[in-house]
Amino acid sequence: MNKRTTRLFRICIMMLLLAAVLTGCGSGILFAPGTGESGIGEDPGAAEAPAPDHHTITVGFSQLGAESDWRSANTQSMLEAFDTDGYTLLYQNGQQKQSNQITAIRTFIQQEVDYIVLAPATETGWDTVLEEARDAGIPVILVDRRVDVADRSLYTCWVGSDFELESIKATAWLDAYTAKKGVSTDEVRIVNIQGTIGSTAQIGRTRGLANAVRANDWELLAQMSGDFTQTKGREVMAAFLQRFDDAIRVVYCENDNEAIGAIEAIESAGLTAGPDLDRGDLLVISFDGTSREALQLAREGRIACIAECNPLHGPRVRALIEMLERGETPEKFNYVEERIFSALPEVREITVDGVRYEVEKP
Ligand code: GZL
Repeated sequence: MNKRTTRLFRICIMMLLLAAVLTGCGSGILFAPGTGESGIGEDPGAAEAPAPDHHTITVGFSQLGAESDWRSANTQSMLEAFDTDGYTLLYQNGQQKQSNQITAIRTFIQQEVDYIVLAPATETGWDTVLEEARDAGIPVILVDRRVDVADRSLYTCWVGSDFELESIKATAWLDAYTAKKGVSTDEVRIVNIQGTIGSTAQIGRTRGLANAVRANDWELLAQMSGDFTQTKGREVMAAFLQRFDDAIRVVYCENDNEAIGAIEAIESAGLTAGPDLDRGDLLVISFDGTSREALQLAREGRIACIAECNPLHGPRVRALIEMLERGETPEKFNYVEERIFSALPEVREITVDGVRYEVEKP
């Protein structure tokens, strides 16, 4: 065969092979993307390919608001975790109002989502709407804060922090630090800028402080809610300075944004947030460790200690849903591991209930 005939023969073979594949006479079944149907006629003799499960899992996420750096990081973590094939995330920002969150949950029920994820603003008032979700056969996963309901079967599981343990770590650090600095217990006079009243984080952090005040014979001068925001933290601190003049030695803020606001008020009053109580500094304690500004203040010693509160729950929630999709039963309560930060050299570790925690540099 001359060259031209050979080339023509090769082209014919190629056309025959291509026709075989495209008409399904070969083994391949091509699925048109996204339809779940074979895009091309199937070969009746070919082994039945398992129908691909193109069911997308729809998750309705009711976030409580956007009050803090922690909340923003928590939301971002959820959005990223579900920005992947097989999931659709419906996100609703409750803007700090439980009524908005209840409306969001009812909307998710009407939309017949597969799962509801709830980050509740405060603990009470959820029984009715969670019963509606149960009656609709939609599992509810709680993230971050908890709910106080008569029937715990109204939610499948929860993932978040042990807020009272965070407080026990922070007050253990304060106890060790004041001992190292030779500060007598009657000098440890504290004001407490609380978080959103009735939220699990506030309840745990306030309770932990109250127990430590009692156990160490410290003095709690006053407590007031800063609602986990910088603005309220500044306002509450200014009011405390007006009321207690130079009696305050320790400022216990229940999150970083309050601590940043409190330090603004302290410095506006010509005082210093710092490590030297005997020089008249005010020692600021905080929680979260999410805000870059707060971590910088901690590196400078203007925040003395931060008990970490980890916001990155997105992958954890997705893992719980994947367990449920496999028919497995997750733990009811899933706690995250958390650290403690301070740049002050005096205390490099604390021990709580026999567990040693290294004090890490911020
Ligand atoms: C804690 C979370 C708290 C953070 C605050 O898990 O609920 O709410 O500590 C946030 O920063 O506003």
